[in-house]
Amino acid sequence: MKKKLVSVLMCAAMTATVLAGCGSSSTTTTTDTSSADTSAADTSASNAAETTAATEAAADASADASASGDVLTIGFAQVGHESDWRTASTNSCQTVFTAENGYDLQFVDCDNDSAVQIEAVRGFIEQDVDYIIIDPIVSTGWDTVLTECEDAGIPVIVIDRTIDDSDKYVSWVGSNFKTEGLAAGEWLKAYAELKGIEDINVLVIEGSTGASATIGRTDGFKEIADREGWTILDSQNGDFTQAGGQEVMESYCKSYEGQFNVVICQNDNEAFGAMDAMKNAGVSYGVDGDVILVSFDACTAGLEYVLSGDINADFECNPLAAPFVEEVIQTLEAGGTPEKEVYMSEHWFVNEDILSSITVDGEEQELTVVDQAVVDAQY
Ligand code: GYE
Repeated sequence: MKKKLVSVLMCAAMTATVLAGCGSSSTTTTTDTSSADTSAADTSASNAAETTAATEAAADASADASASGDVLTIGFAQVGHESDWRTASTNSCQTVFTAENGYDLQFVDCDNDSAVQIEAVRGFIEQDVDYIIIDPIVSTGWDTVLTECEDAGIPVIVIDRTIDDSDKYVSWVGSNFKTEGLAAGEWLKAYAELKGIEDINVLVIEGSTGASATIGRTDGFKEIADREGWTILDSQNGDFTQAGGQEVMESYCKSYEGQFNVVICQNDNEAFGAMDAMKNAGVSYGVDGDVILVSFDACTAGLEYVLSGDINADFECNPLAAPFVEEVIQTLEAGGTPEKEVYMSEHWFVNEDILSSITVDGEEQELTVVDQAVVDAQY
């Protein structure tokens, strides 16, 4: 690996970013599937097709690197192991950044501890890795360590959650969390109208505090709740875990007994915990129950509960970012300037075939009714 070249490329990429400005459409790519297909099987396949295309393109490039014996060392500071989504994200990186693809992956599970994550990045600088991938546990507190990466000439690629107080990274690959929250709100509005439900009293189980995924999903849903005049009875941190979801829901069942008819869990694992808590408290949920249950992530286990009708709707967050990260790396290796922002595609999954689409931020988006084929095609 020619460190100087990468350093120069990184500066070029950063200069381009500064010129274009953060969020400028000229530096933004979408792995688009928002023109979603109508059939469930097709919709799921479209994710796979995109991922396959990205994987193949990057695999060609990395095969060259591998053939020339030029192994790239990649340090990956992962959030932790809190959820099914996280496992899928880790698997995605471990499948792409393999020795046979020409990579030496240094993986650190930061166990949801920001201090550990910053130290992991410093460890990668000390090791003089070629690239650093960060999935930031929280969205702030990054500028100092990213400056250290820059000074060391190591390009940083951010995946999944965003860094909101520093621009010193080459690319970010992830999802639009606010759109996910807005989609949950728009779906609930349309669904409640169809079902003739007038009073909406919501309990929210948030993800980890300070994570951009939490902030975006909370803000997006709240925007629709405020617009529609719904009551959000409470909104507490369930830390994106099953245990956290269960604990928060147990306390909600006591404090708000008989007062709520919607529970929004900001990921599937929290929803699994919330279901246990409601079951134990004698509260019925899902398509045949008294409480509408909404989730985010839509990993396989989440979709199984959509299929069984326990979860009414599940808003996908695609964890398979690694092929797109590899494209960023190979673009840099080839002397190009990668996109500053790459958006993963999202699909919205429901149990009942009563609504075909919702309009989110002015854009009409299909709803996918979950059947066994959809579950089987999911990660
Ligand atoms: O929704 C949750 C995970 O950052 C989008 O983190 C990710 C979130 C995901 O723990 O399951």
